[in-house]
Amino acid sequence: MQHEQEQPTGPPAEKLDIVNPATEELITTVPVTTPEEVDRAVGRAAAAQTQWAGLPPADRARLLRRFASVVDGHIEELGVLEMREAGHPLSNACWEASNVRDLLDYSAGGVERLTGRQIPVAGGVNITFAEPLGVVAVIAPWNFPMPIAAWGSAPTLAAGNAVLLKPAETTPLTALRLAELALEAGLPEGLFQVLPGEGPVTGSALVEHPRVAKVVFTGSTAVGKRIMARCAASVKRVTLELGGKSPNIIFADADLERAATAAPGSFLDNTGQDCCARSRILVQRSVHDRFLELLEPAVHAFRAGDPAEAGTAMGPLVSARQRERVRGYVPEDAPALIRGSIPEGPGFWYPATVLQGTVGERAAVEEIFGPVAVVIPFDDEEEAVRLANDTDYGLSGSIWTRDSARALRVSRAVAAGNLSVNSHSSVRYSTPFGGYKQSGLGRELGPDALAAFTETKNVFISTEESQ
Ligand code: TXE
Repeated sequence: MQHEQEQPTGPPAEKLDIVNPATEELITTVPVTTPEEVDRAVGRAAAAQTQWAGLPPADRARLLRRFASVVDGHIEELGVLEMREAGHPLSNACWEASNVRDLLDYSAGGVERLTGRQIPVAGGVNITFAEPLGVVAVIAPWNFPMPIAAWGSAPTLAAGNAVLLKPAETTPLTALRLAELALEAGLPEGLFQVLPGEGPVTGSALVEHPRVAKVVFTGSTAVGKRIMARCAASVKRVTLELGGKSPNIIFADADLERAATAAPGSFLDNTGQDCCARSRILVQRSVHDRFLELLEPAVHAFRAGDPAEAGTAMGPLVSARQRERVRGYVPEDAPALIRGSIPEGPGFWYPATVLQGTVGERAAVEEIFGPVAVVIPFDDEEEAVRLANDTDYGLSGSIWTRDSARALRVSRAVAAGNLSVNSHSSVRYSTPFGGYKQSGLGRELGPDALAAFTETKNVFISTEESQ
């Protein structure tokens, strides 16, 4: 398991330089939020939350739907912003903006369905209430800045809480714009605040703040563990969405052409900076060579280039730092089974790379978070499951087979939160998402998302006659 550095290497920054990773040009600078400002933001959020939780549920739902509709009017603008700060191809970035809209809509639908229960007991009536937690901190990463910010924020707001969102250092611009759009939609001032800054300073101040009731963290497993330990000190609630090293299991009876055509998207999409990336391709030995023959043209067809151009499938890595991290695992001249091409000139580019994997070696075990996959052969179903589970992670995985009984057997045997059969699709706003083992704690999205941002209160009312 990799160990990320948590402490800043120098003195705390006063501003963040936001750089376009496709051109290396400075887009803008953003002031950081100091711990004192975090404290004031928490005070404002608490006041706004009281007002918000006191609104009739139908009004809260209506305001969230209006927020969704304002986002809908800015899909292209948000997409361009995401493309510029994160390097995502424009069509992907616009999809990300529409995911925010859809999740706001979906969460609004949950406001009036967040009901308690009446439980039969002797001597009276017993009811439960789903009460908001108060102020929730959402600490977001840079890989999908907009959707992941929304996954933490939309159900949280819907459940009656206030949100303090700390975006990643490299990608705060879409979050800042979403906060403006929330005000435009009529959400109370202070209810949804965005606090840019460094993790160990601004993020830490949120984690440590006594009036922050819950932390929703998406990022590295190493930082997630430390946040969980700090939250434990005051039994602060926590949801963690951490790393992955997910398998793509290809059985000999699969539609090999379909599996090979789909495979590049599963580890190259978002330049591999995806916690669900299927970066371990496990192939049944009898079709290993044929699969690689089919995979090679599919990888080359996944074109890296200008994110603004239609037809570009892969942008650059998010930052020079991320490219150094990927190079630390696999130098660009390391022997590879397949290697794609990248544009010349500036930009944090890294080519699509497929390696012959060896069980136990670093590139086959650790999350690289770049466009790199390893291919490992297996002999039978039992070995496939053993290899799939031979990791501390358990976020997602794919199973390719025409045998539906095997598909279900293997889905049940693989210890991961999100599995797909003859598909790589893992994420929908309406279905639960999260990890087994060190990939995380709790679930986001889906029908139960709001409940994760409430406390259950049980009230017993005696119906005994008074003497
Ligand atoms: O993550 P960090 P980094 C994995 C991926 C990647 C590696 C490192 O393998 O290569 O992590 O990325 C904030 N208190 N994932 O270094 O540091 C930070 O400011 C509070 C997987 O960027 O975990 C940012 O907002 N907050 C992942 C967020 O945590 C702190 C997505 C993530 O940063 C903090 C991203 C602290 N002490 C990286 N330190 C996924 N699960 O999708 C940092 N942060």
